Amino acid sequence: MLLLIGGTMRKIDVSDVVVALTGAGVSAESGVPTFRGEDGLWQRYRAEDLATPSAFMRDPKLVWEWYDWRRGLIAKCKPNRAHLTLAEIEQTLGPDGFFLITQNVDGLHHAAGSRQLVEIHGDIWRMWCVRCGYEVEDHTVPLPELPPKCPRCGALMRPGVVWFGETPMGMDRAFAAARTADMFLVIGTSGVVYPAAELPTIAHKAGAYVVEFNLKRTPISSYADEVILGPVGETLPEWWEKARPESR
Ligand code: BJW
Ligand code: ZN
Repeated sequence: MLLLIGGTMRKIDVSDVVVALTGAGVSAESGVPTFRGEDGLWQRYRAEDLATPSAFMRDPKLVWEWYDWRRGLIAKCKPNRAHLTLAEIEQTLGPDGFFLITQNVDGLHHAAGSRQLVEIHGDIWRMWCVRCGYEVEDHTVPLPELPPKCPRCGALMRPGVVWFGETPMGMDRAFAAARTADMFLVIGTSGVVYPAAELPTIAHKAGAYVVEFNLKRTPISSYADEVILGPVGETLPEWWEKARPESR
């Protein structure tokens, strides 16, 4: 059941451009651990020890062991109804009507069929060489050697993700999408990591109608036009059935 807080429900207009920002909550029902909250990764591991460039320089083996473990977990996960709904929204609204910005590194949006997307915190299935920049997609789990070495020059490979203090990827496209959205969906993110957390604010200030989906309220809820509480595997498909445009 959709639990709606504030505002009435708005349907998507045929001419609307819809942009979505997703976070770890969208993959939670697939079995991918989130970061914050009771069972989150940051309860058991310190971000500063594992998700910063200095942590990697200090102990690349430790950092790679953590990523190898997470790759093993994610390899067993499949897209859930929320990922599949977002792929269906893209199919329905077309490439000019929908754009997806994800903070997730698990690749589940792509596996679900989403193509108009930018993975601003990178991709756990990619790695690149810290010396020559050689980049590769590699789905091997577990990796045979930790830390992995560059096949071109023998230097260290690093996970293809964005750590604290690093510049997120594709932010030009993400900012442009936020500025031009008519409707902005914020799905399963705590809204505390920047610059991702700025995107719904930018969209809201530019006049977009903001709809938030989460288990609980976040800093974004204070200005969202609709806050829909509940597990996104249920709330997003239910919302889409009601909000989808009559024709397109
Ligand atoms: C459900 C659900 C269900 C659950 N249904 N809902 C002070 C010191 C140092 C740095 C800073 C500082 N102050 C600010 C900064 C900047 C820093 C930052 O924001 N820090 C804050 C935390 C304080 N940001 C950066 O460093 C970023 N870079 C940067 O700012 O560069 C400068 C720049 C600025 C502007 C333009 C360009 C450049 C980089 C941030 C990189 C974040 N990296 C990580 C790790 C990625 C790799 C990996 O996976 O290992 O990204 S951290 C982690 O947090 C991960 C996530 O993508 C990110 C966001 O987390 P998310 O998705 O919100 O997950 P959770 O767990 O927090 O929330 C889940 C939500 O879902 C919850 O709300 C649940 O309720 C909900 N939920 N189940 C519905 N079933
Ligand atoms: Zn190299």
